[in-house]
Amino acid sequence: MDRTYVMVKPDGVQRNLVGEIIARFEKRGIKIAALKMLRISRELAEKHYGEHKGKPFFEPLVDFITSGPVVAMVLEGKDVVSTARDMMGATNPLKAAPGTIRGSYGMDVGRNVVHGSDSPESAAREIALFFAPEEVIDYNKEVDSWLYE
Ligand code: ABT
Ligand code: MG
Repeated sequence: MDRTYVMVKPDGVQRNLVGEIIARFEKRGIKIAALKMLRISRELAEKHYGEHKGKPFFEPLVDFITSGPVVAMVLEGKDVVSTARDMMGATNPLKAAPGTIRGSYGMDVGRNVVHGSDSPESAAREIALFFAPEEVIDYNKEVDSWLYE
């Protein structure tokens, strides 16, 4: 099984979308391997968004992601990196397909409700950035035999 890093951003927390977003992944059959709320420091934000350093939207992005608590999680499932991204929809919520998370709840790129790792390499990097190894839990769910053939 694969793992990805997903985060409800400060706008999602403020707009009371935490339960709704987690429920979508849970109901899909994606397993929660780690979960916590935290306030991201500037240092962590700059590491997390390191690939965007120097771009015009970098400073506002760091301001935004540190502006309130986020809900961080590690999700587990078959091809979960791309599956979670597909469930979130395009970065610009106005371009996100209806029914996706961003297509259901977002209006602007800089307030797009949720984050998901964009590759297995990013997932490994981001999971290590946000969670200590012992916070990510390996466990079995009996329902898995009804989800996977
Ligand atoms: P994230 O899940 O936040 O990483 O978004 P996604 O991977 O879909 O898109 P990328 B390109 O990684 O965007 C990172 C954040 O930067 C914001 N952004 C991006 C802008 O504000 N303007 C831009 O032109 C671009 C390309 C959107 C993303 N997050 N927020 N909040
Ligand atoms: Mg990204």
